[in-house]
Amino acid sequence: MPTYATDQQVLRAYELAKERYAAIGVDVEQALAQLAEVAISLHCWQGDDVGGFEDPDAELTGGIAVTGNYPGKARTADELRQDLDLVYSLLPGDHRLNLHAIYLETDQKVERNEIRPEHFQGWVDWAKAHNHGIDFNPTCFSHPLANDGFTLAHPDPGVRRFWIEHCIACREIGAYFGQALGSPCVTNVWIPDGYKDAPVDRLAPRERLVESLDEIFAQDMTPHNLDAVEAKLFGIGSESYVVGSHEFYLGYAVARGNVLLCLDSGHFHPTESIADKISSVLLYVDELLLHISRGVRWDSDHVVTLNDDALAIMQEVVRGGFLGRVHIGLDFFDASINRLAAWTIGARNALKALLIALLEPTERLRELEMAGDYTARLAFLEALKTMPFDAVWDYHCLRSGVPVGLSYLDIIKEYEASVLSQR
Ligand code: RNT
Ligand code: ZN
Repeated sequence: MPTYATDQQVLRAYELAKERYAAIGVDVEQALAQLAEVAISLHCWQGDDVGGFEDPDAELTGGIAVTGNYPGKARTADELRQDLDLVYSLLPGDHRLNLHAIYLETDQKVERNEIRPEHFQGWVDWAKAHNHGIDFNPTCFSHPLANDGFTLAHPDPGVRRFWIEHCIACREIGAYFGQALGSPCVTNVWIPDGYKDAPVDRLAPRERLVESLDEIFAQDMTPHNLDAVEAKLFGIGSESYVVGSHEFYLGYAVARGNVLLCLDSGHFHPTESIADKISSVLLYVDELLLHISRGVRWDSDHVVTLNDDALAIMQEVVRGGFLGRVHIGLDFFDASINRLAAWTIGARNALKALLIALLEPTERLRELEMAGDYTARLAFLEALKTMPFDAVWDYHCLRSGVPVGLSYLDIIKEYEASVLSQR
């Protein structure tokens, strides 16, 4: 494996960087200790294009789409776990897994409203052995009863009942995960319900959704299972109206008080960032779930890059002191590049953005702001952008025993040649 930098080079660069940060009042060791505590929830669905194991020929519906046909996608739970093992080995820290209900393991077909913890035992055993917490999601799409674009807000009470039962079953499975793994599971409800064209009645579907949610969440399942609800602006085929909009779920979470709000960074208008929402929402709800993603035109799910948006989100989490109240998950799916690389690049970028946020002399900046010195605030924030955070990141990777710099790519390429190419 070609070396990106020798250990000694990494250490030398780190010592210099540490001094530079110390000069502006940042304790690098403390930032790294905080970073090491954060578990990112890695979304299983990047590994197989949101296919799942219910049916090998299942078609992805629900207004989300994966494009690309890069070879080597996982076809079984074992393959997916094998891929995930490699990805986790390329990330500093201990991280979680975010599972969807369609990733169950069964011999015979099990209806979604009949799934039980035992259908996920393979995941639990694996998670235990590897020290991963698990988060969960009902799958309210890619199913005949979701094909007309409605699930929990469906006009037909029978269809609604089916999806209510599915969501309740998922919460029970979530509670099982939480208990078995000794770490609460966040079960996140996202539904695709909406209309392609402008509806006449925007209210009735929302009334039905409130009713369904109240039934789903009727039984308290804390502390092992925490519930979250995820809003969206539009999907493919629901361009004009989405039942579960931001206002809808924000209101729901605030009104009910025991439900987390999930903010997906790809689910808002293109110039709107979820970063600014965090401090507002956390005044009224206890905890947040983040789906870190990257919206590009119609798609809300591109691989996370180290861009201003990701950075601003992490800055808000850190500056607000919210690390203990925010669950960080990733949500993107790209089948046009090596899927393990997509996971790794996105997850490393999320962690790197968090590190950059942690390497900020926030108190000092706050003082400038309070003193009304916006000139110095701007100058300082700009200077921070070119501080040597990469040297700190490399050191963090080295110390955590994971590949430094780009060397993770060599490992992925090797895996592609020896494992993925045989699929
Ligand atoms: C869809 C939502 C949702 C999904 C996953 C697969 O727009 O972001 O979180 O991506 O449930
Ligand atoms: Zn999402």
